[in-house]
Amino acid sequence: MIRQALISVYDKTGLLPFARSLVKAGVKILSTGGTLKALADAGIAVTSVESFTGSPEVMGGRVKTLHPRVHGGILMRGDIDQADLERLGGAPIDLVAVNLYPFTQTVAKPGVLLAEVIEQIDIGGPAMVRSAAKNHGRVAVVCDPADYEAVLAEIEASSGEVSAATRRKLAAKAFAHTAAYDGAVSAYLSSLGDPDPAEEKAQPMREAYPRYLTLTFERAYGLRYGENPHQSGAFYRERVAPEGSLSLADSLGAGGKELSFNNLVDVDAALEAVREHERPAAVVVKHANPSGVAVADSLERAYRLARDADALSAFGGIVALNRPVDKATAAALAETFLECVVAPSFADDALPILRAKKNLRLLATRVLLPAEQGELTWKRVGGGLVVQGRDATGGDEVVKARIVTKRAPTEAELAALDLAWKVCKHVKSNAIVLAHEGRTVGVGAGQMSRVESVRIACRKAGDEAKGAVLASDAFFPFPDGVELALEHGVTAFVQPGGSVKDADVIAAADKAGAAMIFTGVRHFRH
Ligand code: 93A
Repeated sequence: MIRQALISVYDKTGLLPFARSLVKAGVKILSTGGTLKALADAGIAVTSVESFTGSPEVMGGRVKTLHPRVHGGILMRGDIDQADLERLGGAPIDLVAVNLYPFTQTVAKPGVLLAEVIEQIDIGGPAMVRSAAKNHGRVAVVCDPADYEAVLAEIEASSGEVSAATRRKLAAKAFAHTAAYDGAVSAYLSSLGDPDPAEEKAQPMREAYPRYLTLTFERAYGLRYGENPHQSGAFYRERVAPEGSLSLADSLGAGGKELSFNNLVDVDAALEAVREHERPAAVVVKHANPSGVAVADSLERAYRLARDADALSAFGGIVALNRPVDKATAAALAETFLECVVAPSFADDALPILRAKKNLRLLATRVLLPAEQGELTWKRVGGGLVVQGRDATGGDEVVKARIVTKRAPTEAELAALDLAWKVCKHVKSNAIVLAHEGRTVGVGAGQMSRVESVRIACRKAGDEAKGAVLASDAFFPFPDGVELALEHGVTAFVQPGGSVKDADVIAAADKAGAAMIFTGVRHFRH
């Protein structure tokens, strides 16, 4: 005979008609927080589990129904347990309707945190389901809203009874349900691998990776071609883009012919690089590497400096600017053959100047976001994706860096080191960037040995290496790179540090009276 039911459901499908009919059949209902509220809001008579147990829901809901009055009420067999139940101050529970926290759905959410997943491991729910299923000799357990109707029909037809056969079937279903649930939890925890105590800092990032990564893209537009003319290409937009993120799919094609695969990759690289700077800044990119970067008091000046940092490479380049393009900047841009210009917007008197350049593509982002964004980045590799957080570590790495040489950098050197370091992050490894007075003077990119990148950067800088500063995206494994730069007249260095040969590297700088700072942060870019 069903006199008292405990209903605690995450999935509230069918809850109201079920509960309403139970009440009509004379059944008293006990409920937990959310379920209680849903029932009370619908005007259905319900008692809180809290008042039934005399114990409040605690620990953010972790302990709601884990109480001897609840489990005693469910597990009591009949007369032999009556005295015990009375001692507990409880009353029999004859029907348990529980469905569990949505563990598998939570795990499948992109970017879900481990902490969030852990909270979705239902403990109290399965405990009640298992208590009721064990005691199916007396109790009916319903963990699937699809069974509400049949159970009600029995109760209504037999003035309050659920048959023994139905109770057994429901119990079998209930144990299958909790077993599958625990299986999903176990599979998820196994998929995480060992926690790495040595990498406490990286841990939150690692935890952010769900078991299944569900990303959906939709075709935004076709591309002129892929990386090469014999490859076709298209641009797909992320259907659920991270909040507040900039999408090249929405960028205004303000002029010029169709974009190619490389154009978009380079536009993206240029934008990422220009986002680093607060002052008016310009970045010229070729083949995903900055050939010149500069900051100045005006956008026009910044662009001229960036372009002239490597005028040869700027030819056919992609330019990103962090301010709206005015007429003067447009005139400077029009002096050279460029592939694309990307900027927040273009002034009305700037557009005609740029549109006169037949093949120049213009992209207006409308917004330029700060460098720091919590997005994932990924690359396709054989049979899957490698996924990582952005290389976003804050814009103050040089400010916070540790001085390791006898001489500290001067203020002018520090400003140049800051620029060089922020550019270095956007150069393919091994990356070496020489900078002087608000602009880069030499970039060594994509070499397999660091000293070779130094050689290229110094050669590109020529005489301008004298008095310049140098940034290296990773530590110097040997003093040779530093010595080479010193020979060309470099006066200050920024690098992560951390090589076994750090002492030799620092000694080389000290010997020449140069300054060196360690950021403790590496910026490989592949
Ligand atoms: O956090 S729990 O593991 N601890 C409990 O004591 C407990 N009691 C019921 N989860 C618990 N539940 C679950 O709460 C049920 O399995 C159900 O999924 C959910 C219903 O919560 P509410 O009624 O507040 O919406």
